[in-house]
Amino acid sequence: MNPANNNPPIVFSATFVRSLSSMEDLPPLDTVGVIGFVGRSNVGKSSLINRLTNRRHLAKVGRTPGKTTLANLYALDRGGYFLDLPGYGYMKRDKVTAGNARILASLLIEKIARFHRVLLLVDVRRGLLESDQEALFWLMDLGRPVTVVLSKSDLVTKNDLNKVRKLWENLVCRGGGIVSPQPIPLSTKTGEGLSELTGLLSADLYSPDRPDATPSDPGTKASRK
Ligand SMILES: Nc1nc2c(ncn2[C@@H]2O[C@H](COP(=O)(O)OP(=O)(O)O)[C@@H](O)[C@H]2O)c(=O)[nH]1
Ligand SMILES: [Mg+2]
Repeated sequence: MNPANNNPPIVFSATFVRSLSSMEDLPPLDTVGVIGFVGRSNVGKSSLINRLTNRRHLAKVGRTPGKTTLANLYALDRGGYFLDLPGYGYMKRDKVTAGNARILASLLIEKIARFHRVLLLVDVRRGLLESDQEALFWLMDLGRPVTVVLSKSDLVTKNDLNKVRKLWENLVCRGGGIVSPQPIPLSTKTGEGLSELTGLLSADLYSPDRPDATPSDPGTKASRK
């Protein structure tokens, strides 16, 4: 909430669990909850996961074309998970692979009972891309809370950032209660938005006020090797 405070107060210590290419790859999960990260490849999902966990190389940054169809699961030390979902907007010619990646992401979001929030990252330099708008509508249909994150805010002027923010605000207000009314500008370079995101995700995962909050059950923890 406080833009002057660019250091997240809480760090989500995490370890990589595994990559998933199908639902069968999903290990048993603890009962705390899952936060999903969605967005075109190269939008900054891995960089955000690394910043939130204060690890430089937990998630691979940069182009990994062969891997963008996999989901990557990270276990948080306090319980719960980050799930980096397959990117979209890539491989326009390979519709089958892109379709399969979308199906996997949809299944994971639908079938994981405690899927607490999806962060939809959009590159603020691109304005309102059709594929990003379409992703928002897709996520709204899946019925989980969605927050739009305007990534790479360090690469635009404040003026341009505000224009894009308005465009997205107008769009998300159509989402009813399940889309956060205010998109969050983010820069993994300057730290803008990290405190706000950390607060939001901590409340999602660890707030005792959550209606479905229960203590985690160590007996069902995924392997954290
Ligand atoms: N300037 C700037 N570059 C960023 C930011 N976040 C990520 N990047 C760069 O964007 C590229 C893609 O980032 P990555 O995290 O791998 O995106 P992913 O494909 O969505 O996981 C890398 O070169 C990052 O260094 C940001 O906030 N600002
Ligand atoms: Mg990535």
